[in-house]
Amino acid sequence: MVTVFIAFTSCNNASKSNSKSGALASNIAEKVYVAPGEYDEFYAFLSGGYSGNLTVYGLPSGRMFKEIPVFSQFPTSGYGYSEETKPMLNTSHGFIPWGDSHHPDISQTNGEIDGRFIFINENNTPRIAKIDLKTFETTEIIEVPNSAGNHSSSFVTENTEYVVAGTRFSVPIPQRDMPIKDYKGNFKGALSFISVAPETGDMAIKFQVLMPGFNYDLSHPGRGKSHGWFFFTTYNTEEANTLLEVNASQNDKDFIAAINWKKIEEYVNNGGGTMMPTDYAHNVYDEHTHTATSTMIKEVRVVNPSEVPGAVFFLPTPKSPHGCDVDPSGEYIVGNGKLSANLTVHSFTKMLAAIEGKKFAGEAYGIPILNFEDVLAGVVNQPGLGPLHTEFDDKGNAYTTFFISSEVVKWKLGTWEVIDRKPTYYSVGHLTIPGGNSRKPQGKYMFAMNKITKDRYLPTGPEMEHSAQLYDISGEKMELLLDFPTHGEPHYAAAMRADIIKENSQKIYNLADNKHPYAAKSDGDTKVVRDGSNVHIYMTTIRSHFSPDNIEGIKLGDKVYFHVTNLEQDFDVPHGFAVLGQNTSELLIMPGQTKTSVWEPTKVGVWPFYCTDFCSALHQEMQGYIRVSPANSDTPIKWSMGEDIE
Ligand code: RUQ
Ligand code: CUA
Repeated sequence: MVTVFIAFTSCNNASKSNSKSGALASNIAEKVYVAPGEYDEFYAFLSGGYSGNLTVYGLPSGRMFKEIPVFSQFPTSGYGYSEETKPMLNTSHGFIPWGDSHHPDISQTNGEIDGRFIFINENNTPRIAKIDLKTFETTEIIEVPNSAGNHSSSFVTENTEYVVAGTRFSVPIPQRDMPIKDYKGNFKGALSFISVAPETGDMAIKFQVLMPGFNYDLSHPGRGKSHGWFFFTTYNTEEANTLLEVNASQNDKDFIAAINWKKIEEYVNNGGGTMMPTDYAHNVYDEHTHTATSTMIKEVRVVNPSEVPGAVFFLPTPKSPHGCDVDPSGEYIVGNGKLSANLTVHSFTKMLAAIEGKKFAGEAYGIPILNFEDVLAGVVNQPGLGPLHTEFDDKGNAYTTFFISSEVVKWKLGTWEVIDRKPTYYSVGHLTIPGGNSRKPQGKYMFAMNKITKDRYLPTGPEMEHSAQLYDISGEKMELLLDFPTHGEPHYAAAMRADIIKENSQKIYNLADNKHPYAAKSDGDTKVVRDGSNVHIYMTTIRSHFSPDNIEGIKLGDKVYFHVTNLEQDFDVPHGFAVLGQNTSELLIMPGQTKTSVWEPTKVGVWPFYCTDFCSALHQEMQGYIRVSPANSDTPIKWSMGEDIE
């Protein structure tokens, strides 16, 4: 397959629809050209996969604007290195410097994305993060207990009642020492419903549904008529614990699990479920103290499906389905069966009727299995090989990625006919349409995120960035407009029109609101305070000096805290801070913010510190010295700025 596409790319005037020559090419260039100083029409938020972060792009230009650190330490801003942000990466397993982020999803109101928050999951040590789209900063991370490989996450219901996280791996719940071979029937899969407070956005785990020991791969909320339900694809319904490539591909059909969360919520609100002892971290960043705190929570509410009859059902779906996608009307649930020749679409209306009529094909661990034919809305016949994910436009069309045949296929909801197909370069995973996961997709563009880059860019040694490809979907046929590199592995992306986010974007932190306990709000507030072997330096920075900039009286064995407050109140004037020999990263401090860097000097001497961000014409003058004396010396603590220490 791959060789075919290489042939395509090396031939510039290949197929008509993909022609890049002459007038057409300049026409395409115009479609993605955003003139200097002009803004893009859409924001796109791409997961960083194994970078653990989230990147922000503009569409149609494909320009990257920012990398938002989420689950990984990020020296560029000091996230996860500064004292204030280290608690964000705390977990029940201790401090974890890295994560594997997969699926960003933007908050919604009435089924439309509202641009307030974006959520993203961490796969490896299960967590859900919330990023505030006013500041583009990670402000909350909640660990998900009883979970492993937090993959069918983090998708939000249509009023952001919940952000939902499903486990990929089933595990012993509670975790315990037991033989792996006893997996079947003993391991369980937790599906977690994390409530989001309407005003503040505060997250809390409301309940977990303890499902049979399958793998829960992806999920999406019902919307419109199916609001109140959530759908999860499963694979490994065989419950194999070894050589899954063979053993988990035995069953002709796996399931989509349909969860009536409204029903379970009601049960829980009436005191239903059991509090189970566990251990998970809840980390919250306070915008006023500019500091995160980490709280360990000791129990979680769990619900077994059997406790709430009529709340959980299985829809048979061929074969090892990956994506689980719900159309804008909420009627169609697309199961993307990786190993299936056809694409299966279930009908929500039919599902309800079958449940009503109690027509079941059997049960699994007490959960009713519906008849495949009873819930089937239709089948897209042989659209391609290896379907993974489907998104929707605002005109009743669906777009599915095919990993093996390396293409995006456009088809019609209801008639199931294929309308168009376009190659991707190469091996596409997810695709995104702005607003695609909502009642009101915003159409216009679709972009594919490809797993293999090969010859698309100038080579950069064995390791290449992944490539994304932007298509115009405003016409009947898709048109490839642009390739752009992404960072890490962008599993998925969420995108929306720029206006709302742009309007709300915060420019500075108000210095008067700074409640950081070690903030110095003017040069006059600066000081150096010894507390045993801890030394706290209350430092300010403003163009173009630090205060203080001469410090003496530090001794070997001291732990020195530089609490640096940026006094600037102008947009886009950060200052940086770094001191020689520190073993954390530099800090990048935004106007009005305080950040803290810890330094444990290992050598006697006079050591410089400086601003790491070119902030003014006299940036290079933004520097200072700190004197470190032997442990037994009696050099007094002294500090100054603009005069010598006497
Ligand atoms: S996945 S390439 Cu982690 Cu969303 Cu399907
Ligand atoms: Cu402040 Cu450079």
